[in-house]
Order: sequence, then C-alpha cells, then structure tokens
Amino acid sequence: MNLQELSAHIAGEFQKHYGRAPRWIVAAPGRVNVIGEHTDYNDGFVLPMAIERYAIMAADAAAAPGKISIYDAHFKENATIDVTAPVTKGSPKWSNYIRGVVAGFQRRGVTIPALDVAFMSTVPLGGGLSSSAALEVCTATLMEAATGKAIDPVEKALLAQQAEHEFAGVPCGIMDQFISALGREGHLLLLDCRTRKTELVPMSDPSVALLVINTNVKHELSGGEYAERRAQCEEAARNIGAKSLRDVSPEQLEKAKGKMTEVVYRRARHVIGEIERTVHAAEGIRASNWPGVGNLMYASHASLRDDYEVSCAELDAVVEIAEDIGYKGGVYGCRMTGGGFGGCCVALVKAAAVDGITKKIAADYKAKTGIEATLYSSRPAAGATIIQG
Ligand code: GAF
Repeated sequence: MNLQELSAHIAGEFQKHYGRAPRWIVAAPGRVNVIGEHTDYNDGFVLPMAIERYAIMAADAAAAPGKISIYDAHFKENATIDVTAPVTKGSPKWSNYIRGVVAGFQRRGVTIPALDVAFMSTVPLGGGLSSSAALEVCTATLMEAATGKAIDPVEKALLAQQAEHEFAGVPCGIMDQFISALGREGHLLLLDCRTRKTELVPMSDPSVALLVINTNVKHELSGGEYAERRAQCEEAARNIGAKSLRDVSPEQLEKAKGKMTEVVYRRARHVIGEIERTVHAAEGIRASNWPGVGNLMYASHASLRDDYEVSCAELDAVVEIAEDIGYKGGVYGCRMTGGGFGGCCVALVKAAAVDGITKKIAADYKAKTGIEATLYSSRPAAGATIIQG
C-alpha cells in the first residue's frame, strides 16, 4: 500500500471502530541505514534513508475526557492511556512507545487532549527497519496535529529517542528517530550525530536501487547486547582518554591497544572504521561511484560480523549470496542494516537487475536457511507528515 492507500485504509478502520470519520491523519516512516552502523551513540556519522513503509494514525477529539483510546487496527487490540496524570509505563507492551511520547509532551508542559486513535504500521515489527521509531515519531506528529503546536523536528526526534530509552528500555542513539522525523524524498541523510547537523545526499540515479532483504529472523534490541556494545565503546574511549570514539584515529587506537581487552579493542576498531566508511560512502554516492560504495558496504558488514559481533548466520547468508551474484549479476554491495542479531540486509543493486536479483536471493536464502525472506526496494521517502488536519 502506498501512503495514499494506507491513509484511506486507516481512515476506514477509524470509521468502522469509532463510527465517525477521523479529523487527523498522520504518518511517520521506517528507515533503512545505508551505512554507519553503531556509530550514532559514538558521536559519529550515519547515512540512513526513510522508506515507503509507515506507522500511520487516524484520530479525532474524544467525547470522554482525560484519556487517549488507541485501536491497533492490525492486531485488533485496544489500549487506553489516562492523560489526567503524568503518563507511566503500562500495557499492552506496544502502547509504551506511545505512552513514552505522550509523557515527553507532558514534561514539556503540553496539556494532552482526549483522543480516539486508530493505528497500524507497514514497517515490519522487529525487522531492524525502525518500527518503534516510526511509531514514536508518528505519535509525536499526532500530538503536534491535535494541539496545533508544531515542535522543532530535532527536538521531536530527541523527545522520541527519550521515549525509547525510558519506556522501551533501549539506550538507542539518535539515528532512527531523526530520519523518521527529517527524511526527505529522493535523499539520504548524512547525519553528524555529534553536532546533529544534516546534509541531504541525493539518491536519484535511476540506474541503481536499494533492495531491502528481511531475513525474517526477529531482532530484539532490549536483550542487553545493544547496551553492552554501547558500554564497551564508552570503555574504549575512556581508556584512550577521549570524549568519544569519534575523536579517536586508527593510529591512536593502535597505540592504546594494550590499555583495553581484545574485545573492547575490536568494538572500537569497528566504530572508528565505520565512521570513516560512512563519510566516504556519502562522497561515493554524490559521485555516483557505485562500485566504491558497494565495497564500503561489504567492508561494513565484515566489520559488524567480526569485530562488533552483531550479525547472525542468516544475515551473513544473505551477504554471501549477494557477493556470489556479484558485480556481473548486478550487485554492487550488501550489508546488514540496523542494530543486528537478525532483521534486514540492504543491497545496492543495478535497477535493471532488481527482479532477477530478488528471485535469486529469495531462492538461495530459502535453500541455505529454510526460511522465506521478504524482499522489496524502496525509494527514499519523506519524513513524518500530517496528511490530514
Ligand atoms: C538501532 C538503534 F536504535 C540506533 O540508534 C542505532 O544505534 C542502530 O541500532 C545501529 O546503528 O537501530
């Protein structure tokens, strides 16, 4: 479903559930990160794009005061949030992403209106495409629409990130919420996570496409591995005497190697190399140097697999299949994307070869793992929008 169809669909769901038409419709996209993995919480660079997959909400002011009623139109579940007091964690689990954002608005002194809401998402859950950030940013956009007060998009991303930290328990960086709030059609976003300055990188060459390959192995970032990686990076920076790994050169790391465990050293080596690769990839994309960008993607994957140890057998299988198809078959590069431990890969491919590559990866992945992958290509989409209201 494209955004227009999705918007009509959620309006219909709202109508069926609440017996009237919605006043507001808002949406926020998921993302795929082209390169720059596990660099955001190290003050580094990331290069994501918003995808044509969305969390979407239809809403209207509620007759009953003091609460937000939410109807999950896909799983046919309901949640109620009492907004007469500071919002806290609650159930069902998915409502915490919404609760966290509402709490963030309350903390900023916003009086939350009573609302009836219907929502759904076409961002696969736990697929490493930022389904949670999409839901958070979508909620923040609904708050803006319903209160009539827009907030600065950077502030909005930070509010959504805080919701993820406090209500979902994931100490994530800023990338996912940022791209969902600030994505631009036809562009990747080169984000400096230290200064929060962004540069739009046009991605409109019709001869190439980005293919997302979902391994359909679920990833769960709250499992502790993510927080552990983050702590290891901080330990490495501390041992070197730097504020963050952003400030450390490969030479400095080598010199300080004896001051840290071998594991912490490898974590730092990934981050330092990945920050450099991300800057080079942005240059490569601007120059349409697709083979160069592809090689950086392969190098990123190897580093995430061997040094950062956040890949898994299924993600590695996809990258191996892509490498086998190779340049001659139309694949420039491929890597895991997102937090890791499952989820998706992203491949840079020749547009003319997309169909053949899709079939080949799906068949070989099934043969290797016994699992059906889901593949789709997406153009870079726009960030969060108020569609109606
Ligand atoms: C997850 C996090 F939410 C991001 O902040 C980022 O760290 C990513 O993993 C890894 O690059 O998506």
